Amino acid sequence: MTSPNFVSPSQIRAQFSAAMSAMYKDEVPLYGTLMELVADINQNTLQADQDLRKNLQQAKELERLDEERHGAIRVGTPEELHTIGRLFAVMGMHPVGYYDLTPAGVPVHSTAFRALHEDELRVSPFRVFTSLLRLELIEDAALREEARAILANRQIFSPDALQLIAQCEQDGGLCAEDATRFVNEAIKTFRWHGESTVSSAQYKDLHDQHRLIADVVAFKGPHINHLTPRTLDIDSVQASMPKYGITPKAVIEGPPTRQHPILLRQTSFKALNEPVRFADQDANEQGSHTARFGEIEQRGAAVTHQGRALYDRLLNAARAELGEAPAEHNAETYSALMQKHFEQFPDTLEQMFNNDLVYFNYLPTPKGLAKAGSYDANTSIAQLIQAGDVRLSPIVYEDFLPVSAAGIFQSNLGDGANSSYAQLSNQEIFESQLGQSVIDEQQLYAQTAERSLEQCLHALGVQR
Ligand code: OOG
Ligand code: NI
Repeated sequence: MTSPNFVSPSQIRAQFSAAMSAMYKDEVPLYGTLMELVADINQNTLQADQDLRKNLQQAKELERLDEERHGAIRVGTPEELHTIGRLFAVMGMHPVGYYDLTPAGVPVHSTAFRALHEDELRVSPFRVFTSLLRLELIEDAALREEARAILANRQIFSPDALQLIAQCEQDGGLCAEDATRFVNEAIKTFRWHGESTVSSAQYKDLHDQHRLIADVVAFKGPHINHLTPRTLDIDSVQASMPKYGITPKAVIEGPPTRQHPILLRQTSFKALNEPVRFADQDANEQGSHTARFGEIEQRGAAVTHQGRALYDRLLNAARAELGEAPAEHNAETYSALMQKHFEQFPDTLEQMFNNDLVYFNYLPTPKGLAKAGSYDANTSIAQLIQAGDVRLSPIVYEDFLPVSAAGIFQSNLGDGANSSYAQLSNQEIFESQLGQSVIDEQQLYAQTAERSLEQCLHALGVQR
């Protein structure tokens, strides 16, 4: 039985997201600048585009915008991943999707912890891209075992966090006071530690293997690697970053600029060089580590299987025609090629609906509501849209893109990280390490669209 005194997991998630943002702003002041930049541009965009404002208002998305962000963490062992899953479950966040980054030369596989239902997402869409290091991909056997031993020795959760997770699992929830305690304990796992657990020589060995391996193995815990606010206009953000003293990566990841954005577009700035004291260093000595960076994203429509297949095909075609990885020197060519290839992805809501490319919310218009109850049975949604009685509003994409994620990883790992690992992907291994299956995001979007359709037809009095 759930106690009436429990706060909802969504409220805990909102509280946690705010606490993470405050902590990260403290740790990385540039993140504060990024938030200002995004807030300014969002405000300008909404002022200039009243239709967009109205749409977001009607879709109840305006409120969540300022609170919207995703984080990224990298854990070192299956046990850590498993407990992270339990920790996020307290906040109503569950693993959605499987991302294999090894083909892109990044020795991790990942999932996104997030809320599942549109009502919960409205309270807090906070999500965390969570990667598990694949130690088995370290070629040097001695180093691999050393890394394994170092990771086996760390405890990334506070005793109180572990106790509160267990309590929540047992009782079915947390009261307000325990929820606040939980948030305060849980964020400790993700904070930055200026002291490394390894010597400078060990760090160098790990780093030489892969910078990401050093980032995971040499520290006390999975420090939050970036926290990404959501903008309504990423092209403006990209153009304005230099004015704020920030140098963006050369190309925006994801689809090109469109009238109706789809999926996810992201840009980032280079990782910070941060002071670190290694285990062999005394108070006067210092080394450094670069891993944490800033990222901004624009979210568009969730696409169907067909939409995703078309996206992947056009992205691959543009990349194939470019003939090399997108970078500084070919950024303009890449952008032109993307625009050219994506002309094949319809860019009106009607075309995307007719071709079943995007998931939609269905909103009855005032004109439709005035006719409520007078429709013939079996009036189709297509007819209602055609008549102007129902308006289409794309469902927001809540997930990530592996090619973009790889691009983000690589732009921050420096050169030499582009070789790919021969190892096959293994979702099953990941799921057994996580202790649960990952949820298929397509199913979630289809369910949200179906609920919206049902509510819409109900409001119009149309029998199905
Ligand atoms: C995660 C990179 C992926 C995104 O937004 O695609 C990611 C990482 O750097 O750990 O955050
Ligand atoms: Ni990210």
